[in-house]
Amino acid sequence: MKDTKVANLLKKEAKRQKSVVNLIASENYVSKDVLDALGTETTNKYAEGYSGARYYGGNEVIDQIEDLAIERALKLFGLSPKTWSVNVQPLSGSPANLAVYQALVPKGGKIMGMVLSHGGHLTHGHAVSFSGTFWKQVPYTLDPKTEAIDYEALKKIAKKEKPHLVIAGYSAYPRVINFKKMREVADAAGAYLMVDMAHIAGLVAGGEHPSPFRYADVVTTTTHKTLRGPRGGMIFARRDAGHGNKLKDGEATLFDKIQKSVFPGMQGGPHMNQIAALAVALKEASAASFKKYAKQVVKNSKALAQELKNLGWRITSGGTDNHVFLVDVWNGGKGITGKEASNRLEKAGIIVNMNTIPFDKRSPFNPSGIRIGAAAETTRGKKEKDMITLARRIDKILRK
Ligand code: DSN
Repeated sequence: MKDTKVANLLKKEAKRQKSVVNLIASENYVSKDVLDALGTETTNKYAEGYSGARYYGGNEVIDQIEDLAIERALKLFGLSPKTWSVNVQPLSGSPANLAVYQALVPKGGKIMGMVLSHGGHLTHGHAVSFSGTFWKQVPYTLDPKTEAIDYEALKKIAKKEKPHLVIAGYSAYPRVINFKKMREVADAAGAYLMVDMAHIAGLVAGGEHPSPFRYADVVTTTTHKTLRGPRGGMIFARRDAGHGNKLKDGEATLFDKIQKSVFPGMQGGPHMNQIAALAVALKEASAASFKKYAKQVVKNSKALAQELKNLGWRITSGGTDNHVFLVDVWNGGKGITGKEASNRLEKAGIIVNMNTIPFDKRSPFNPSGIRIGAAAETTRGKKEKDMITLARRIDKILRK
């Protein structure tokens, strides 16, 4: 690279990534093939529109790349192209969610989502996000005793508030999501069920978390977390009217509405280098080795949480079923704040993020917890015994 300034910064970041223990629950390390695909000439190409219907010439190869990504995405999640399709153009998770709301929720309509401080996402209707300014959030929280979802309580909220769309899928929820029950919640309001599986997509692909597709109308995801692809987003949608309804005469399918919402409704030209890299990652995720990887992610997450628990740390909800968990480092004032914990760990080369815990009494800017995820370190070959050593290191660093 001729630009030595940028080249140096890139080298420094690569070195930093190699030198730390990465416990950010939403990060991962892509393969060399995915990186190679990202840095290709496909970044030069404008391809507004969809395969076979572009607004620019010269898209013969680009069409094949996008078709391949679509084919591989459907295959990976066991979906028939007759009943489901997927849009692989969303630039990331937030635009994917925005495209769904724009397609399916009337202006000012209601979106039922878990509040951010309990593990939801900004785009699930939070007031500071477009999702809470253009639409109205019907918020739900976790159960105060179990710190897990109380599906019956959600059903009552849905019945009363009648949201247009219910969201399942979270950024900091360590338990298995019961999609059948979330379907019942949506049905109690006659609402669409959207699953945002960004965090667990790789676990679903690897068979380590139940699949949402039997129950959902729409499934959004990012592509770079447990799925281990390039940054990006996807929207899977049914090719019918949603929640079990057949199409009326002339009615567009959910998928057709999503297509229009992504382009021309929201985005311009897709980032074709990302889509090419996504196609590579989707093939990788369909390999037997990826199933092994997903299994190991969960094993590692459980081992790390359990050892921290053995050492006296409170893990919210009592543990984890997936790649992520929350440690209540503040513990009602007996410990340190989440920010202090994150800073101390970073100084020791362990990267986490501070995070609110359910019913946190502290501010999100200096909350009671830290979020820990096992996906990235599992990619680097770590096993349960490494997690136990790591838990002991973390314990020493965080003790008051
Ligand atoms: N920022 C992502 C996460 O860390 O979970 C969600 O968008």
